[in-house]
Amino acid sequence: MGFFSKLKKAWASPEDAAQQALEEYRKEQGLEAEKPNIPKPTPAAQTVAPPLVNEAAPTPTEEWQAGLTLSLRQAEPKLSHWLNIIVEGLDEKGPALWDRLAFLFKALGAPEDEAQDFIRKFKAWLDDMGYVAVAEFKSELQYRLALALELEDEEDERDRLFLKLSEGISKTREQITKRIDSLLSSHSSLNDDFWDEFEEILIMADVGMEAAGQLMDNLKARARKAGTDNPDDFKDILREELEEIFKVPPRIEAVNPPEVLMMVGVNGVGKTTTIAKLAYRAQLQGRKVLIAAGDTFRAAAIEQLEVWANRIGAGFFAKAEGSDPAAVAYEAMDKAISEGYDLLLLDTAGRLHTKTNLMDELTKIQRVVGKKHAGAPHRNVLVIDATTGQNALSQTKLFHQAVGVDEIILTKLDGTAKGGVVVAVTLQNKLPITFVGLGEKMEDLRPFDGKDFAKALLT
Ligand SMILES: Nc1nc2c(ncn2[C@@H]2O[C@H](COP(=O)(O)OP(=O)(O)OP(=O)(O)O)[C@@H](O)[C@H]2O)c(=O)[nH]1
Ligand SMILES: [Mg+2]
Repeated sequence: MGFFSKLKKAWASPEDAAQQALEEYRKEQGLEAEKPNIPKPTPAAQTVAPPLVNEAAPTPTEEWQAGLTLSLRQAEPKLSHWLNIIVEGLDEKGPALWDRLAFLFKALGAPEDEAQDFIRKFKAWLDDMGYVAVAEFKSELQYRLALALELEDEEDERDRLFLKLSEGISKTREQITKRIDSLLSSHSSLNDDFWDEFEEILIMADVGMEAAGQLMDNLKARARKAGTDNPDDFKDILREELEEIFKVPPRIEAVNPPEVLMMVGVNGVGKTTTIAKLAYRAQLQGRKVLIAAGDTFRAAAIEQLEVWANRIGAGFFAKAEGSDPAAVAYEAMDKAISEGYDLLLLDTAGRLHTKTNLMDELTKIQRVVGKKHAGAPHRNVLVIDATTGQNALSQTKLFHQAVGVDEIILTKLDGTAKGGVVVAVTLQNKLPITFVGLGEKMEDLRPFDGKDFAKALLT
C-alpha cells in the first residue's frame, strides 16, 4: 500500500514529517504560520475537538492539532509512544479518537482516503466486537498499526511481543526455571547427581523421556566443549542449546498464488480460531484472503467460521453441513483462483489422530486441491494445544505420517505450565513452530521466535 510505505518513510524522520504536515495543513486551511509556545492540548480540549474547519482565526481544533504535533515531535519515534499520545485523556472510542488518528496519519504523510479507510475498518471492527473503552482495544490498535506499517520487526514491537510471550509462559517458566535455580544452588559442579535431578525437572515440565535424554546428551557435550562443569555456566549453555533446537527453518518454496494452507489437528485445539487470527493478520498486511469451511460435521462450525470471515472482511466459502470436505476444498480452490485471492485457508474438522479413516479424508483434500492448483496445499499446518502435554508428541507423529506436516502452530501457551512440550515436539520431528497462540484475541497469535522463547523461559 502506498500509504504504508509513505508512513514507513516518514518513520525515519517523524519530526520533520509531523511538522511538514502541520505546515501543509495550515496552508491548505489558509491559516497563519506556526506561532511559538503553542500550548499542549488539555484532555478536555481534545475531547471536544470539532471536525476540521476552514477558518482563518485560530480555533480549538487548531490548538489541539498544534499541541499534538508538538507532543509527537518530542516523543521517541516509536509506535507505542505515539499511540500513548494519541489516546491520552481519552477513555472511549469516539470522534475525538478518529480525529486524532486521522491527524497522526496526516502528520505521517498518508493520503487522506487510505487513512480514512483504515479508520473506517477499525471502527467497524470495534462495533462488531463490542469494544468501547480505549483500554479494551488499545493493544489491538497497536497490533493493527504495526502490521499495516510492517513494523512488527521494530524493536518496540519486539519488546512488546517478548513481554507478552514472557507473561504467557510464566507458569512454564516457574515450573522449569525455579527448579533449575534451586538445583544450581545446591550443586557445586555439573556432576551425575546434577544431571539426574535435571532430567527429573525436564520430565516434570513435560519435555518427555526421549527428548529429555537427547537434550541432556547435547547439553553434556556442550559443557564438555566449553570445558566447564561450573553450575554458573549452565543457564547459558541451556539457552544456547534451546536456541539451536528451535532453529528449524520454515520450508521455503516458491508459491504460485493463491497460497493454500490446510489446518489440521485434534478436536478443540484452536484450528478455527487460529484460521481467523491468520486471516486477520494477512488482511491487515494487504493480502486478499479466502476462508473455506472444511469442517462440515457441524452446522455450528460453519457458522462460527462465517462470523469470523465477515468480521475480518475475508472471503468465505462453505457448502451444506455434511458435505464432503474434499468437495468444499475443491470448489473453494476454484473460487480462490478465479477471484484472484492471495491466500486460501482451509479449515478442517478436529479428528483423532488415531482414526485412520479420518486421516484419509485429509489426504483426499490434499489430493483434490493439488489437482486443481499445483503445489497446493503449500503448507499443512498442525495445530497443537500446549496444554495437552505429552499427547502432543503422538499427535505430531501421526499427523506428520498421514499428511506431511510442514509447520506447527502451538496454541494456548498462555497460562499453561506444560510449555516444555515445545522442546519435545521440535526435537522429535524437526518441524518449525511458526506461530504461538497467547490468548483468545486476534492479536494473540504471534510469530514464534526460538531465541526469544529460550530467553523468556530462562530469565
Ligand atoms: N487461551 C487461549 N485460548 C485459545 C487459543 N487458541 C484458541 N483458543 C480457544 O480454544 C477454543 C477452541 O478453539 P477452536 O478454534 O474452536 O478449536 P478447533 O480446533 O477449531 O475445534 P474443533 O473444530 O472443534 O476441532 C476456543 O474457545 C478458542 O477461543 C489460545 O492461544 N489461547
Ligand atoms: Mg474448528
